[in-house]
Amino acid sequence: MTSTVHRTCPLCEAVCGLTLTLDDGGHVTGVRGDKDDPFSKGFICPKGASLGRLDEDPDRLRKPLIREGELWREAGWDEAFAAVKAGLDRVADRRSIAVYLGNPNAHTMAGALYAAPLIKALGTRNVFSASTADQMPKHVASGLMFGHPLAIPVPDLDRTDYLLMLGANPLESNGSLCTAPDFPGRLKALRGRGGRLVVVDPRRTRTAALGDEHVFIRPGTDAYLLFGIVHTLFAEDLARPRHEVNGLAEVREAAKHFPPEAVARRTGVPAETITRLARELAGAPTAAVYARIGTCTAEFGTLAQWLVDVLNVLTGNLDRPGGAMFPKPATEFAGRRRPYAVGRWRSRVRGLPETNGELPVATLADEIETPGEGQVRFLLTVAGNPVLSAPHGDRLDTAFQGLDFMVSVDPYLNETTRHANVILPPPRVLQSGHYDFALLGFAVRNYARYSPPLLPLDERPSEAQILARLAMIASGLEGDLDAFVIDEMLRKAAQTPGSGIEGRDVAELRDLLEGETGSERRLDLMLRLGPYGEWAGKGDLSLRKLLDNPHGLDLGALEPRLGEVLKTASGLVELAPPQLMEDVERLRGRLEEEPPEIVLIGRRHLRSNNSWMHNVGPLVGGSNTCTLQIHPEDAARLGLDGEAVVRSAKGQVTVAVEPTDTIMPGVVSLPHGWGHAGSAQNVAAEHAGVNVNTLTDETTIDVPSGNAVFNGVPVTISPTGVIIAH
Ligand SMILES: Nc1nc2c(c(=O)[nH]1)N[C@H]1C(S)=C(S)[C@@H](COP(=O)(O)OP(=O)(O)OC[C@H]3O[C@@H](n4cnc5c(=O)[nH]c(N)nc54)[C@H](O)[C@@H]3O)O[C@H]1N2
Ligand SMILES: Nc1nc2c(c(=O)[nH]1)N[C@H]1C(S)=C(S)[C@@H](COP(=O)(O)OP(=O)(O)OC[C@H]3O[C@@H](n4cnc5c(=O)[nH]c(N)nc54)[C@H](O)[C@@H]3O)O[C@H]1N2
Ligand code: SF4
Ligand SMILES: [Mo]
Repeated sequence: MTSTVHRTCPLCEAVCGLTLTLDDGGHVTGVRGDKDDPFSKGFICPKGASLGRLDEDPDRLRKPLIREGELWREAGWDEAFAAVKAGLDRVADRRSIAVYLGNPNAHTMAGALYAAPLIKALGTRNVFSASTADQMPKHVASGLMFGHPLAIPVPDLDRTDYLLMLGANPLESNGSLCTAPDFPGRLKALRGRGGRLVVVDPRRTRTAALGDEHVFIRPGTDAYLLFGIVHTLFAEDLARPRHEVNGLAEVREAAKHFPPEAVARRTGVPAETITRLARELAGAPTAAVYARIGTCTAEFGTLAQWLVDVLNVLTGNLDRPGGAMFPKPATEFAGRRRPYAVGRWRSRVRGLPETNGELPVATLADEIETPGEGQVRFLLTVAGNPVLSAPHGDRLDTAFQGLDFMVSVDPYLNETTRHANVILPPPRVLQSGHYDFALLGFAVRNYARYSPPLLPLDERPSEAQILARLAMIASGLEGDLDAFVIDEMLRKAAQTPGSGIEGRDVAELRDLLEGETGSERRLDLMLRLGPYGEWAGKGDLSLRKLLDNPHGLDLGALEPRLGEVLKTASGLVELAPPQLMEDVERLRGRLEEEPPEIVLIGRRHLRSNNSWMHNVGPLVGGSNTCTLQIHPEDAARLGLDGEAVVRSAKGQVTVAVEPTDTIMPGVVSLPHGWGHAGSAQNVAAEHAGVNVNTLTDETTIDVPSGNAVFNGVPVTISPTGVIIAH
């Protein structure tokens, strides 16, 4: 007997609906795209198709592990939690605790619902996450321009006439900060309806090949290119904002310093191309500018992200169909908020400003290694592998060895968790409920889908229960965390004018909530209080309704809603926030800079996902390998054949060379997430590769956001065996 079940793929930001077949033993015997999902319509990629293999990977941990010296032993859950409590009890000063939250927290209900109360319970400001190795520049730019770090406009992919895409490669990544299942199909449709796609990337990627035009750019220089376009819009009187904005004159003044000719030298993009792109953007019936990881993890990441939306504003495309629009997610809660600010506190050692309640992961090693009051001695990682993913990860590898105590919530014993004293593994994916709290806020159509757990939990706690129990241990409180959170949310909403439940009785409302678990009841509450909700919104959405619609619900095309989204003190879009104008001076100061001879950038492969899917046989091998892409002319000039040694200010790796004319001369590329030599994951160890973050530099950051810089890292390259004297 087999059964057919449906659930959302939790592996990337595309949120595809999957149809799984399971046998009696709960083993996955087949995975297809869910044709009845109104958003993904049957799309699936090789990772989604391997979900069963990943879920039943024999190297996944099934029981907690406790480390004794070099040896690991399996432990029961009570014993493991007792060990964590003993470790925490030895912490004299809560300031010496740090937390690192990795990327899958954006894909689990546990991460969305329990990370915040856990951090609160730990009582520390040493909060680090993959966000400062990823998208923090976008949050800071949005916070300063629109007043909320999550007010992130997405390109209206299905309706736009013109898409300028920088530093993104959705044919491999399937999209990011732009949730769009079948991104490739949507781009083809854009071209099919006569639209134009222009891709700016130091590599001619598969996305670039699909586009109408590919523009090579020197890594790290997107802010210059975008300013050159802004300059042209003003110089040719093409700027036509459709909204009243603050700071238009300041942006016009600032842009004077970035004429296309000056910018061309710095970016490698010809001046004629820059002026033409400006005219095309201004002239298109509708257009959107979209820029992702290649532009975020760069030295001027926040300025680039800001300029993306400056362009969307100046071309009249912000908040209109076909332009850059704000999604309306079903769990958005229209509560009050404090005005957005960065730098409410600073990191102890380098004095780097807090952003969104976090400190830059680029300074985690400093906080662990530097003695003094508040030195980090206790670390909790949840779903993260910073040894492979953070800048200069090798330094963290060493720093973690010096901690007093470390706890990791993770299904694998890997490069990071091997330093833990206790590893707490979440259950199988199919034992977990799934709702995309974070990603549906960036969706190109409004949509909601809930997938209940497909298999019962047996004796293991859910990840939600793991995090909740850690929070209770850390707070010393007893009771039901979910009940506490629900009551608090209800109380706040009942006190908020216009919340839909203003003045109503908390206990009575609490009894109306449905759900098998605390997580489900919290989801139910958020849906009911959300914009389509049966309590506060204009609809009848609730958990029940999502359970009755297992393929998901289409909530319509994006609609203009700038007024609702804006949370600035002025009530207007702030086009020239002072913090960013200050950073423009830094940008100006570097305009004439000569580029290093060779710089390193990253890349992603469709069959990979950061550091943790290299243990699934069908996904590794073929072209998904860790090679150094280099232009054939550079390879010949440097006498490279076979393997090469790549050196940076921070370290060196020896890696196989892959000459290809798809990459610009003067640029080389290595994917991240590799470096599994000696791993306890058997397949990954056979396809080890090298850790690109041996080479990246934690001392260079994007100043306004503290974000790590992975693109544009200066390196030197030599044939294997040749030693360069420094
Ligand atoms: N050089 C370079 N470095 C980069 C990047 C780059 O482009 N270049 N990209 C950066 C980006 S965008 C990101 S997001 C970061 C990612 O950085 P991290 O989040 O630190 O790294 P991941 O490889 O995603 O690690 C995910 C971890 O979560 C575990 N995991 C998987 N599923 C679950 C789950 O359901 N629950 C729990 N508890 N654990 C789970 C995995 O075993 C793994 O240990 O890397 C960054 N690093
Ligand atoms: N298959 C797969 N999918 C993934 C992931 C994965 O590891 N594998 N990771 C997920 C995560 S965590 C994220 S954040 C997203 C990221 O999603 P994307 O942003 O689409 O990421 P990439 O595919 O790395 O594309 C970044 C592109 O930027 C280019 N680039 C590098 N430097 C520069 C530069 O200075 N300027 C410009 N203009 N371009 C530059 C690179 O050549 C690359 O083609 O993908 C997610 N999806
Ligand atoms: S594109 Fe992303 S969400 Fe869709 S099947 Fe692949 S990994 Fe899963
Ligand atoms: Mo990411």
